[in-house]
Order: sequence, then structure tokens, then C-alpha cells
Amino acid sequence: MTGELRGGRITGRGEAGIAVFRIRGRAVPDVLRRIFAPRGPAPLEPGGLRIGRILDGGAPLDEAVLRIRRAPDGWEADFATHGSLYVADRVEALLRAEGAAPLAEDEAWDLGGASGVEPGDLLVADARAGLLSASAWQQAAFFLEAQGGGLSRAVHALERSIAAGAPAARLIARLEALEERAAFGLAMSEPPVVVLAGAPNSGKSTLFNALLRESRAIVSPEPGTTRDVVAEAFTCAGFPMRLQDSAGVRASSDPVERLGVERAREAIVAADIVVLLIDPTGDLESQVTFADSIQGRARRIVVSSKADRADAAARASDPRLRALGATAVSGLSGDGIAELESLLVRGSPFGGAAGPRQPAPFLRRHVEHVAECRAALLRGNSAAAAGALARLRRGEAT
Ligand SMILES: Nc1nc2c(ncn2[C@@H]2O[C@H](COP(=O)(O)OP(=O)(O)OP(=O)(O)O)[C@@H](O)[C@H]2O)c(=O)[nH]1
Ligand SMILES: [Mg+2]
Repeated sequence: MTGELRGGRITGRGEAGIAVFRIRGRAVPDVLRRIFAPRGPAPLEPGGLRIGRILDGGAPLDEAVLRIRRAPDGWEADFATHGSLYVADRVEALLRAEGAAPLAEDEAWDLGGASGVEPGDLLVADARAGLLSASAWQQAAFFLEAQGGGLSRAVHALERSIAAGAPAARLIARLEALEERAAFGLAMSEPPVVVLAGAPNSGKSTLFNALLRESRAIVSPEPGTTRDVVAEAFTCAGFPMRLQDSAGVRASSDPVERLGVERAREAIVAADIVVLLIDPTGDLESQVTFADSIQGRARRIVVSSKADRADAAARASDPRLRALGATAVSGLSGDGIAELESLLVRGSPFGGAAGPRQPAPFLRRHVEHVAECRAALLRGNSAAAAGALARLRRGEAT
């Protein structure tokens, strides 16, 4: 890391509103003199923001906003240009022509946010990848905390306690607390799959659209409308989930509908949570039989649909519906949607005691290392336990 100049684009490659570049090293002041023309007469100094133009062979290429700060080996400059492919590629070429070596992974993303974390900490990089793909606010909050070093500091503290010879029972209790939150963390990386299932015409596609708050799936009074499994990312009370609409399950002579029913059955088997719709205005007997057939495969939430209809409300007290613990919901009016969302959160790994600001392992690799550490402590091998945690932070395989 003692090169004269390292640099490159620190935002992802591709067309975008802006592209951000970073250069580091002793040569930064000279390079900036050649490729950046600041607006105004003040010389470039560390501190503050400057507006100016990037120069390509002396001619203006684009406007840029520049920030300079002192770094251990010279200056560090970040600058943002417009994110067109042409401009970004030219800036990359200019930096290469200036002799810039690529930034190391941890230099590229060090925004100064993670305190108490060693450079190159892979848990921070893992969290950053999660943050970049976050689609729900609880998920963003969780990964922001981990990216700020929350999980890394928890792992570091454990390593220090192992080195200090803390009693194994206390260490194991702390590891178990981390493991208890693993399901919560893993669900942030691999959102739980929720499948809407039920008889044809029971209102699955209408509910699908209502939960997504957009008209995504075709709705029609014709039973057997949905054929394929339709999947969408779904934010449930701020938590990330995958929502799937499926074909209504019934015996059919239509070969395409039969394929659809087969896919629906596969989706039900693979689901983390099945929301089973029962249309109280339809034939209850066959729907209850279907409900019984999918008990135990996944978590099941039974919904009594079309709650806005008077004839549906009239059958809400039917003992068969009550025995299934059905919640009344209307995809059409929105009644019961908020209750269904809170049932979904409670039925998912997000429903436990863990919160987004608590450190939790969030990749399978993390969970394996934590388990390896605990197993080593149980064997009385504290060196192996510390090694497992060090590999966890460095991102090495178990
Ligand atoms: N009043 C009322 N009608 C509903 C509601 N949900 C669905 N419907 C009606 O019921 C019919 C079937 O709705 P869909 O949402 O297409 O039902 P589905 O379960 O997806 O049906 P398939 O795809 O055929 O299995 C349509 O005419 C809808 O307008 C509801 O909450 N209230
Ligand atoms: Mg449908």
C-alpha cells in the first residue's frame, strides 16, 4: 500500500446518475494539477469540497465535485462526475494513464464509517453487499449497522475474551446468543418465501396485488386464471420477503391448468410460509380438506377471503373456519391486510426477539464459523476457537 498512486471507480460500473472515483497516494496533488481544473483561484488543499472540471488531454471532459483529505501516505481525493459510460470509462483511462494501480478492496469502500474495525474486514464487505441490494427499510437498517462494524466488533470482543482466558461457559453463552439471532440475519440475506395458495377464484391474485400495492397479476371472475407461479419482491412491514401467487388447486382436464396446479403444489412444498385462502362464499368442505392436506409442510396462515362481501361475513362464524383460525381479509377493500402483514412477520424469522440493530450472522458462512468456534470451545481448544473467529472476519472457508 505504499504506491505513489492508487485509484479507480468506487461506485459500481454501469450507467448511473453519478460515478465516484477515489485516488490515493503521494502523487495525488500532481495528478490533480493535470486532470482537475478547480473553479475559482484558491489552490487545492485538503478539506472541504471543490467544484471544477475533469480535463482529458487538457480539454474539459465533465464537471466534477472533489473532496480532498489527508491520508497516511499523501492525499486521498474522491470526486464525483456524471455517470455516463463514456465519461466514467474516460476517467478510468486517465487514471490508468497516470499510472494508478487499482485500489485494494477495503480502500475502495472505506468511507470512514466503521470504527474499531481492522482494514480488510470481510464482515464489513459482506454487509456492504447486503446494503447495496437492500429493498426494505428494516433490511437497510440491519446491513447499515453491520457495515458500521456492529457484527465485527462483537466478533472482535469474543476473540479478546478468548485470548484473555474467559470461562468457556460464558463464551459459549455469548456465541449462543449470536446463533439465536442467525435466523433473523440469514432472512435478511435470503428473504423468506411466502406462497398464496387456495382453490381457484378464492382471491389469491387480488390479495397478491393488494400486498404488493400494484396491479401485478391478472384477476378475473373466471376460475383457473393464474397458471404460472408469479413471484415478486415484497416489503412486509419493512421486512424483505418473496411473495408468490399460484394457480388455484383443483382437478382439471385442461393440460395447461394441470401443469399450473403442479407448479402450485411444488411452490407450496418449497415455501417458508403458506398463506392459504379460503373463500367463504365457495364450497367450504373441499377447501377445508385442502387446508388439512398442507398442514405441517410450512408455516400456514389461514385467511378467510373476500371479507368485504356480506355473504362472506355471514359465514365468518362457521365452526370449520373458526377451527382453522382463519383471519378475515379483503384484497379488494384492504380490510385485514395490516393484520395479515403482522401475522407474516410473526410467522417469519423476523418475528423473534432480535432487532435490526443487534449484531447477527447473516451468511451461511458466518453461521458455520460461529458453530465451529463453539464446538472448539466445547472441546477445550481455545486456539481453534479463536482461529474460527479470525477466519470469520477474514472471509476464509471453514
Ligand atoms: N368482493 C370481493 N371480490 C374479490 C376479492 N378478491 C377477489 N375477488 C373476486 O374474485 C374473483 C377471483 O379473483 P382472483 O383474485 O382472480 O382469484 P384467484 O384465486 O387468483 O383465482 P385463480 O387464479 O383462478 O385461481 C374476481 O372476480 C375478483 O374480483 C375480494 O376481496 N372481495
Ligand atoms: Mg389468480
